[in-house]
Amino acid sequence: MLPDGIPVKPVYTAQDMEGLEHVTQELPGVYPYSRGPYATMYTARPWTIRQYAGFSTAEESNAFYKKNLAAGGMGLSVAFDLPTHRGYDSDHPRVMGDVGMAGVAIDSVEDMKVLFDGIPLDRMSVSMTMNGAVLPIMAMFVVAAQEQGVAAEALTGTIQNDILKEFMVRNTYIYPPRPSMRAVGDVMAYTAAHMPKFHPISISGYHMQEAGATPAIELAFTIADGLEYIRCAKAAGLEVDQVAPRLSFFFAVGLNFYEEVAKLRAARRLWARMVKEKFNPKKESSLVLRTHCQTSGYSLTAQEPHNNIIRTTIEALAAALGGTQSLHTNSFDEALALPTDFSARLARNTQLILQEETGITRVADPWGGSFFMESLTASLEAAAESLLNEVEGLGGMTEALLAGLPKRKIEECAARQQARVDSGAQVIVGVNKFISQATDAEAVPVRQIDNSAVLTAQLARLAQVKASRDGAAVAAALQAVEAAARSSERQPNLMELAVQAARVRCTVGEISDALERAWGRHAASTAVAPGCYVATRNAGAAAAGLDADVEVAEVESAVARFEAITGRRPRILIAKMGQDGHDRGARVLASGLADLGFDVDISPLFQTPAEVTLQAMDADVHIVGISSQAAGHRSLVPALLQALREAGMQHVLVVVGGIIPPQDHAELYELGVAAIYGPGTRIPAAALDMIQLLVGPEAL
Ligand code: 2CP
Repeated sequence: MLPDGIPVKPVYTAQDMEGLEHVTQELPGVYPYSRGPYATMYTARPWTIRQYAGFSTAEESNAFYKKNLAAGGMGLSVAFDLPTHRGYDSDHPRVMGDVGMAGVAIDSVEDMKVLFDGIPLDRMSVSMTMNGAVLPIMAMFVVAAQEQGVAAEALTGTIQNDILKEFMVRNTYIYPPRPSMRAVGDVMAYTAAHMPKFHPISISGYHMQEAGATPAIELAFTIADGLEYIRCAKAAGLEVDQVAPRLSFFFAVGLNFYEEVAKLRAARRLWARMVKEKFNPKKESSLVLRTHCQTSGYSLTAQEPHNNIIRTTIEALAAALGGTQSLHTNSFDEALALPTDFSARLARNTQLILQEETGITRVADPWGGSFFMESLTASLEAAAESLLNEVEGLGGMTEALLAGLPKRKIEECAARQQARVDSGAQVIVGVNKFISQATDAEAVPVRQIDNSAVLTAQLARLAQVKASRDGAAVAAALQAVEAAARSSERQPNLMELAVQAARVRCTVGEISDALERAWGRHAASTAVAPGCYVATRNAGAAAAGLDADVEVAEVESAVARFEAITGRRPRILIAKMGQDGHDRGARVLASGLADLGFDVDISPLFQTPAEVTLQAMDADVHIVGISSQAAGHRSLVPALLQALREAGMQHVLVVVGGIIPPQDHAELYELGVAAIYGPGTRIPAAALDMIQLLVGPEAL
């Protein structure tokens, strides 16, 4: 049985093709495109090797891109740092720990020009992962290109600009959903008018799977998002045929090999059918789903990290056999830290070897007609369509989001998956089975970013930009952005105004603030999905003929003992600090610990150490658990420990989880962190450990 509840038989025959006879007549490049968007597929041109990268300053990222392109990369893919994503300049007091850490810091056109220095933007397709601050960043890209002598019309590439999934899972939104959709629409209208070769959106299921969604859920919600974006483009004044041919998609490819191949085939078919049915376009190209894929970050393990090379290779093969147009392969050390030059090279070479040495590019859709693959494609399509109809029934994805449906479904999947991994029902080699005593993780050198050096460089350039610009022009441009955002007329187009603002050297933070004054800043709900973790564990135990899950029972009795000793249950505040919105780990831990009997508080996202301290005091917690996925721990955790001490809360146990390079462990322990729970930690093990740290092992 696949996670989506689709049964898999040991053998498939012609009987499994009943009702599917028509698919044997299908050709690649022909409606409904199950077999690929192009007739010749990779025989004419292989997929684009597009490695997502960016860190530190624009200078350092620029040097990295040039090296990568010289060694076989085929397109650029820019990772911005979290302050940029969230619309803050590098000098904003909330973001100091995040500047340049998980991507490149961009404050103004001057940074953007350095980022693309010496890279011919008329010939290089550039993908930019930007959602919340899409208006200033797209505008700065356009102006940087113009100042490089390249007109907007000549630019090729993609901007992620997929805000719906940010509210579901990725969390780099800035404004509330409805005005955010207006920004998306204005970007689409601007590119339709001025950048005909550019993809104005990359409709992304990737982050849904990373957050826990099964392939069918990822598929359903991504297609539902796509339909919503066509409606959004229509609201911005476009016809379906003006926008649909340049929509692009982005899926995750995990280790469930057959299902991932089938998912890409089903995605093309479902999209083509839905667009035809709902929008009746005239252009055939409006029906074609073209996609980027990325291997799964979630599937990478901190234990025996070299195993990740094998995992990534298998996932890359599934993406290629599913017919992706563009691919990023993860580096093996990404469960530990940002990739090094060496690990990034290996990741890219994985794709070069697949393209150049294996012969897989010689045939379009080699799975076509397979009894099993065709049957699986149809089953996945049906499962996704039924969920898609549920979303459409609520009025489309914006309404479904406001009703909380997608987030709830994805979080329930994540809690169930964690329970299966923790119980061993889902095997992860080196994590819950075949565990090695080797200490390879410590032996892997990881990339460290000197945050203070990046910050100094950014602050200097920002000050220089502000000192040399025309203050009156800046004020007028920002005023125009704010007035247009407030107006209900949708005119003038916000992208047009953002381009003018970028040209006179308004910063990312200033343009974002102007929009925020009109639209406000969005705060997400902190409620978590209860019940799924223990229910899944107990269901697994029942299937094995046991009354209850032994490990779960052990934690429940430790919690009871703790309560008998202290008068209350262990209380933990699970907090996210800085601009790191990756909250799968935090939310799964919260729901798992709550199921096991802990009192759990969960902080809003994007907290400062002082805010976490206040919440910890208010809730009078025993433990503060910090989840860090974006390298901010080295500055933010010491600041939290200091803030707790200053508040007289040094007795509170501070534990840290997420992506913490082994090299940083000793320093954190020395500062006073009580425990570090890296990827692969089982929730009951962490729960018992924390209780023992609080009352001593002998008390239990
Ligand atoms: C390609 N072409 C062909 C063929 N193959 N023409 C005829 N026969 C063929 N067999 C043509 C295409 O029509 C196109 O021309 C051109 O060659 C380029 O091919 P493409 O298939 O459009 O590839 P691409 O330019 O690489 O574009 C791929 C995507 C695009 C998927 C459409 O959206 C893309 O590059 N997305 C990347 C997104 C990305 O990097 N995301 C990073 C996420 P025309 O253009 O003239 O038609 S970062 C992830 C992290 C995790 C995050 O989000 O946080």
